[in-house]
Amino acid sequence: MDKPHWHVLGAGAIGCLFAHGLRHSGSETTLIMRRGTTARSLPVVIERGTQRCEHHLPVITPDDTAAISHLLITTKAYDVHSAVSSIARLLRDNCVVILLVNGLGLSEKLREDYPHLDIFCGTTTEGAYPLSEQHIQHAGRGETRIGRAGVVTPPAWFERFSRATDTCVWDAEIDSALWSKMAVNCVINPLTAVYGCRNGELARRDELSSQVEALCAEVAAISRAAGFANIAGQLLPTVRAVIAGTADNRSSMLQDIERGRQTEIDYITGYLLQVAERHGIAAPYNQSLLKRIRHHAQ
Ligand code: KPL
Repeated sequence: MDKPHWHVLGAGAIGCLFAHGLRHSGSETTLIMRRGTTARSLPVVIERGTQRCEHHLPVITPDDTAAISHLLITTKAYDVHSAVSSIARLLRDNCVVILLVNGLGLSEKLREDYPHLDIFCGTTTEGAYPLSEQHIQHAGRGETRIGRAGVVTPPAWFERFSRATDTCVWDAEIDSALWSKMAVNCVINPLTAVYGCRNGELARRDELSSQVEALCAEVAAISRAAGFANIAGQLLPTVRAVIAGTADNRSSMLQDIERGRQTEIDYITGYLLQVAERHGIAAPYNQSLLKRIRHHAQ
């Protein structure tokens, strides 16, 4: 199929950004909204600097009868399983699924539960936040990496998909990219959430920057044991560069806590700690942050 029809599950900032980008670059694109949504189409608006671009996208809900052949998942990590199970009967055999979600551990479970799906993973550094429902500020252009471990040649659908954003590359070593993102998030997200600060303060305040170093050392030891020695060796400079590059951001975990929402801590620090346990590595600092964030989020 040279012109796939993409369905996007998860109409948050990143979901809307990609849905809009897919439509803008000529792919048929449909939003999957919650049960009870009555609109049959919704305007998706992207603001970039002084530019504003709007596309009306068709909408379906899990109660519809569409046959989905290409699915992009951009929900929160903790919503993936319930969201996918709500539309499972609409998914064709060999449906291409891209999981563009924070954290790790979700694709393994999806593959187990839905062996008939063709599942790929992705990670993005695009900066976007909602101004209101389906009205998104595209704050910073980033890079998106899509792949599946060991798949060197991108599948035919990728070329068109990649037109959705400025920089979207195929990554045959996507597991490293996902681990690296998770490792960075293990440091920045819980610290900013616990101290209620923007990312940049982690570098500016001495007591926080020494916590960044201590946490990096623990995450690096676990990364090394998990087979990601390169990431481990570069973790502290990588984290410092992300802090500098996103200094004005409020991390997604801080935003979740501020809005009283569930956080993705179980798929970030929680996942790291499962790996640490498998390798018999003590990780007291991460343990204590996991507890504090779970406590905050109650
Ligand atoms: O990914 C992020 C997040 O907030 O989840 C970082 C890189 C920390 C940027 O804020």
